[in-house]
Amino acid sequence: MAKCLLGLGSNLGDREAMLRQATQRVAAIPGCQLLARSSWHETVPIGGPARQGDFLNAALLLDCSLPPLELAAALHSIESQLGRKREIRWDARTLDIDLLLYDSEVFASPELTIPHPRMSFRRFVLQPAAEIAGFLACPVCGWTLSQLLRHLQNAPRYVAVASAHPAISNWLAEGLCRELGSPRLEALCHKLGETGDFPDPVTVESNVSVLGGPRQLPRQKNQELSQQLHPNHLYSQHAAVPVISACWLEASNSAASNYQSAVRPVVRATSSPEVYAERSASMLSPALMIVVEPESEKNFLKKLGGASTESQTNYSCPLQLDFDKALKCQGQGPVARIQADDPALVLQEAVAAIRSCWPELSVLSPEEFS
Ligand code: PH2
Ligand code: MG
Ligand code: MG
Repeated sequence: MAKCLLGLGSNLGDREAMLRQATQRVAAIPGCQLLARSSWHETVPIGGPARQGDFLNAALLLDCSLPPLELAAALHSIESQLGRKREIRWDARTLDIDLLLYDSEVFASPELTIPHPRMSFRRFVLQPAAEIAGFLACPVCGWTLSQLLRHLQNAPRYVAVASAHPAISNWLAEGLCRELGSPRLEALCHKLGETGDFPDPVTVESNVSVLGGPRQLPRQKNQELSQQLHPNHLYSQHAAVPVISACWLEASNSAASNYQSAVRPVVRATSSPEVYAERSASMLSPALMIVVEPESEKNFLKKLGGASTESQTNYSCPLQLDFDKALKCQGQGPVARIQADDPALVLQEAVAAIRSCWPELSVLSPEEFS
């Protein structure tokens, strides 16, 4: 028997009737036993065509003796029976049933990826899921669902963008700042630099740098920067939009020189807002990491064209994290991996990932972003 976690969503028709029907039919799949059902969560739609209705989301916990692909096929057939049409991605739907976790299986095929690749940063998934199965861990990032949810609620709103090519991360960071009205972390560094002895960003010291070797950010400057990233501070300053960087700023005063020990235990997901605030006075770690992985970086850069690959603001990124190291750091928290080759689609996905972390961003009007 495998413990399986499902996410349900509906935003067309009689949503509650739909979720009740779906729950009954899932419980009736041969080999499945329903263990728990969350309450209904009313959520704003994230991604997809504009002007969709709000969702009703829920989660189910099952014991299941079917193998993953058979369970997924059974769920797919329930979606079809209950009127699900698949035309436009992320369009309004009568019913969506996602297999989020299947024990601690990690599996990817064209039909099914488990754990669900966007589970770890979607509030509309984590809220109902943590209600019934907060103790389950995501086998990819290693955090429990409760930890992930608390992380999104408490972590300073700092999103780091990474890719194997700095021009791609920089392009995406700029696009996100434009779309969301977000400040750029590198610009905050520059500002701090102007006010005192903060070194030029090119020479800013951090304990994480592609140039290698442990480095340090002056304690006082680090505190100033951290204060600017504190969620409460950001709320008043930037209407809660996250700060974006094209590098992973992991500034630490700890003497730890080993990369793993310096990065991994930075801010525990279980920490309260106060603990986050206090720890982030000496360490900064992203609430969400977005990783862009096109099939070919070279082709992707060509599509961006000459002009857009040259940053208009031209921040030299002092703390561009080594890409492979970044990917190994998934123990850190949620990572959105975007594997698309169309720049417009990558930007759309990244915006959706950020909005699903902080759904209240979606209900603010564009003027309120800036
Ligand atoms: N599902 C999506 C895309 N966006 N937004 C909300 N609030 N709830 C969902 O279930 C949902 C969504 C793709 O499956
Ligand atoms: Mg879904
Ligand atoms: Mg689905």
